[in-house]
Amino acid sequence: MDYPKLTELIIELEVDDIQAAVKEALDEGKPPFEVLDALTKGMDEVGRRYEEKEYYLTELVLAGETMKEAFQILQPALAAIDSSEVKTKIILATVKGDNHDIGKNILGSLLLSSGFELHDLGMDTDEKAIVDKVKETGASIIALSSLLTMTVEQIKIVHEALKAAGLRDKVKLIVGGAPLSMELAKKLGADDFAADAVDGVKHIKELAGQ
Ligand code: B12
Repeated sequence: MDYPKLTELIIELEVDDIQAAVKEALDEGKPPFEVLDALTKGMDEVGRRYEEKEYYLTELVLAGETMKEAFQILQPALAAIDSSEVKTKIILATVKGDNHDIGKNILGSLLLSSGFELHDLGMDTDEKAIVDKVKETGASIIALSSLLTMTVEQIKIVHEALKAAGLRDKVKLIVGGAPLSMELAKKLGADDFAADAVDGVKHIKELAGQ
């Protein structure tokens, strides 16, 4: 099902109206995942316009703000969907040099609602912070986001740092973000890739043996 109004509000960067529209959609009983899908479609169009030079950095920033506003309302609805007893520890981060965190945060919310113990290191996270966190928490899964072509190499750096610390065999590394594919992910030393957050949770459950 499409919700063109939500998609349109993201594209038109209607930061002041988006929360009311998301609330209205949820109040009308629209499924949270479909609301998420409509918002994501809007972001895709914003990206396209940026590429075509119809939008500039100011619009990108505003689109990010609008999505964050929407997510404040959507997140509790997503979190209410599912919850389980299993508490696999997972470290989540956007790689060093990359300040995109909307997709990462969506994945994080879905992981929380699926019962994972989440350790979110935020954006622009270097390999040392990740290795230190694995040592501290004993996490068995690392999920990394990279939205920029120039930062995907960071995945390899994390893979090598884990190897050097003797931890690579103890953790599964899954990555996501538009410039990646399964093939590239494997080349960079990751174990797995997923194209979106919903699929990401499915893959992560498999990696966790659930
Ligand atoms: C919003 C945005 C910004 C915002 C980010 C705000 C924020 N807090 O995140 C701001 C304005 C800061 C920004 C800055 C820049 N951006 Co920008 N940005 C975008 C935009 C429009 C949307 C990204 C987004 O949030 N999408 C919505 C979310 C829901 O989708 P997502 O992030 O892809 O995540 C989904 C999947 O990828 C997946 N996923 C993501 N991570 C992970 C991790 C795992 C483990 C798994 C399993 C799945 C997964 O699941 C998510 C949900 O389904 C994209 C265009 C686009 N359509 O992607 C450009 C885009 C990513 N940006 C781009 C660029 C170039 C930049 C800048 C370099 C611009 C500049 N000249 O300064 C800077 C870089 C700053 C930096 N150092 O990071 C390019 C990247 C090109 C490339 N391939 O390298 C894009 C593609 C735009 C374009 N078409 O040119 N940007």
